[in-house]
Amino acid sequence: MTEPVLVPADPEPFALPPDTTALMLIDMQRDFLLPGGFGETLGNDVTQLQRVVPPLARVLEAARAAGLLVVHTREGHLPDLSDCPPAKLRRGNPSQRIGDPGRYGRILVRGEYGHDIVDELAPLPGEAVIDKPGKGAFYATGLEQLLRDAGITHLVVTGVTTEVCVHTTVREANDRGFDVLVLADCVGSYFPEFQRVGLRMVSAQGGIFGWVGDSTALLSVLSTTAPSTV
Ligand code: C5J
Repeated sequence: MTEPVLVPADPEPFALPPDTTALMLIDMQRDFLLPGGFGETLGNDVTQLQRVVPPLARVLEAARAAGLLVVHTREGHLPDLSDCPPAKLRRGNPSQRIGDPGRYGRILVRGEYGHDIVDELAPLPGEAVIDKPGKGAFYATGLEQLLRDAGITHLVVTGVTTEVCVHTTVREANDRGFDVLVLADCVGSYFPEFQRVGLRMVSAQGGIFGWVGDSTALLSVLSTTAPSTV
């Protein structure tokens, strides 16, 4: 058992137990991040999400070196869209709906190039990849069981987008009793004001959903931890 390490964060330092903490990377998918992809065709500025990649790549490398469980998620649907609620399918511009052909294959459909994770953050063989039909990573997935089986009590949450899938997952995790640290520079929103307010909402009221820190703070303490051998 390794002692918890203290990560500077809001509203107070986050006591991170290396043996029972998982790093989560939410939906770092080409459909959301690449120029010409689904996110951009909706009129969004994808550079707002791309800035997350370099610090998150450093965190991913450090988490792997420290022996943390790493969990990637992907938002998307079965090719026949049977797991996509009609209300979600109907929403948005009719020419760019889930399942329609896009620059990187059928939009948000499992198995398509655009549905997969960007090259810089590609999962290693053996790392968990959770395919989720909803915004939250706990809804209709095996995530909770996977975390419980691994003895995980604390989560470091990263990914996109801050106010949608990151927020939903943080709230779900908080309700299930996990302590959650969100890394401000490793989560991204297409909308700067949602990024700011989304982060504020996590740590306000004494940390109503969790803690907010950044990659520099986490990296400075992760480098002092070694993988436990027991
Ligand atoms: C969105 C997500 N924004 N991963 N998905 O539709 O946040």
